[in-house]
Amino acid sequence: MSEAGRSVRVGLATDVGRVREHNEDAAFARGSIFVVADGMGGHAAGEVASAIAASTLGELADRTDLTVDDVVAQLTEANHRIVQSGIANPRTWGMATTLTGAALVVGEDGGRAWAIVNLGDSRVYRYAAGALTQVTVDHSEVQEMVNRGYLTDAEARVHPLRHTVTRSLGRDRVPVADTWVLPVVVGERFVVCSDGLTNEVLDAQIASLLGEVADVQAAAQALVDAAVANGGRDNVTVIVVEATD
Ligand SMILES: [Mn+2]
Repeated sequence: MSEAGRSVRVGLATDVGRVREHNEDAAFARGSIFVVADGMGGHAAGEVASAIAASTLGELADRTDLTVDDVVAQLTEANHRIVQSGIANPRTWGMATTLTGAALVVGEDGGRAWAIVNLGDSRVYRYAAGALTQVTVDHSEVQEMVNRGYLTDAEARVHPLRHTVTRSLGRDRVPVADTWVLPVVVGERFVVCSDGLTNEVLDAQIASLLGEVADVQAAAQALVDAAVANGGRDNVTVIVVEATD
């Protein structure tokens, strides 16, 4: 993809995994918007919530004048639509979704920037100079216990509350997203993923796969394949996006 003043390479892969019957993850990866949503709710309602979230954010894809505030406002709009959909269709009442990702925005200095947003326990990682760092902080019961010093990261990975999300779209009147604004650096990659990746693949393996696979689509697929190979106990969705100029 190449457009005036911005170019990225992007790869997207998803898999239902080995256990689940439905893929309740959704993603949008084009233009200015690169997001993953992981739906929650019985009777396939989760896939309704995640689809609404991804497509609502995707409405911003052709905008080249976005600010981080525009992205946050669109999260609020997605929340509203999920709640209204649940009211209109009682079968899906109570559905919710995580939403995380990266958006190309105009930074404070007028130059291009990445806005990273997060609600829930999907994640954004930054891969730069061979090092992988987690940008987002999970909104989960176990992360709160880690933050307070009650659990180590290793203990959190196997704790029974590890799937309990404390912030999401669809359950709060005004969800409060975390945001980070980072400079666009050519060659840096961001990995946007559902927890179906991070519950199956350790950060060290994510980093080594990113180091081995140069093509972004092949890298996204390799990460999904690793999650399925390691157990595939959840739906898994991965975006790999890299600024090229
Ligand atoms: Mn999941």
